[in-house]
Amino acid sequence: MKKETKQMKPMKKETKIVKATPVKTTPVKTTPVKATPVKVAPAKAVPTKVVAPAKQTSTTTKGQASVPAVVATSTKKHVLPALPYAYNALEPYMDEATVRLHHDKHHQTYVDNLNLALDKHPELYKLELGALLANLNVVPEDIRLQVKNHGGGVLNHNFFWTILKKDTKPSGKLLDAINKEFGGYEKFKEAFTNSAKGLFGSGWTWLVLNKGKLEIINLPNQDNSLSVGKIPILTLDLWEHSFYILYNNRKIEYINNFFNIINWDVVEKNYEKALKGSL
Ligand code: MN3
Repeated sequence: MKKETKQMKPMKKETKIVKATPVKTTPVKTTPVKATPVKVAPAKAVPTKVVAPAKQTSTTTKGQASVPAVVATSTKKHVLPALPYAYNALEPYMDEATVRLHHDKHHQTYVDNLNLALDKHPELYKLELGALLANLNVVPEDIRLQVKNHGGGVLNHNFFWTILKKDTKPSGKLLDAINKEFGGYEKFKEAFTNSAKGLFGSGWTWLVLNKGKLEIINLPNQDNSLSVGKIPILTLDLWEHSFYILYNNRKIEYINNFFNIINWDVVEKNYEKALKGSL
């Protein structure tokens, strides 16, 4: 994901401009966070266990399904990745106003709140977000829910923006797997649509790799599939903020139009990486 972010030079200007505006909307309920960044000096409150999960694979699930836990070397705070295309690149299926608000405000808010939580245990900046979410049990309890909600919000949106693009088609190994496991692309589309339509409230519908097989699942809130031991391949944001400006209450139309803006080239790569067990 990071690599792609770097390629989008044209967006930098716009991102900076909007960053300056105060972020007000916080779609996730959490305990109030202090305005001032907390700089916990010594990491005394942290159980030594936290460092231990820096292993290659997690064992959050029974059996062989394992999610790679990537360890980062950096201790930098999380930042909002620039959008990999222009704000209006997905029109008419996803409008500029929605993308602007969704990326610059909602996504940014998750980043800010995640950093506020991690400031209490700064050693956790060393871990990739995916590793944290795949091993929530080792996140100190006082920030676990915040990491799950805001960290999930960050990773989900980081991922979401990369899998959107107009005019691509499924191909290669992924299409073979879709044909084999769902009985064809149309059947896959129908299954994904039905799953998305069936999600009550806020959450995401996911295409994941589970023990080597494709699976469609719904998860509530900002839960990431890594937290249930499944590797994300493709996902659709079903929070109202992702469609309400353009579609109002016509969520089904939003879901149907999603299939016009899936970046199958990236999704195919996600699938191949997932098969190899890496993120
Ligand atoms: Mn969203």
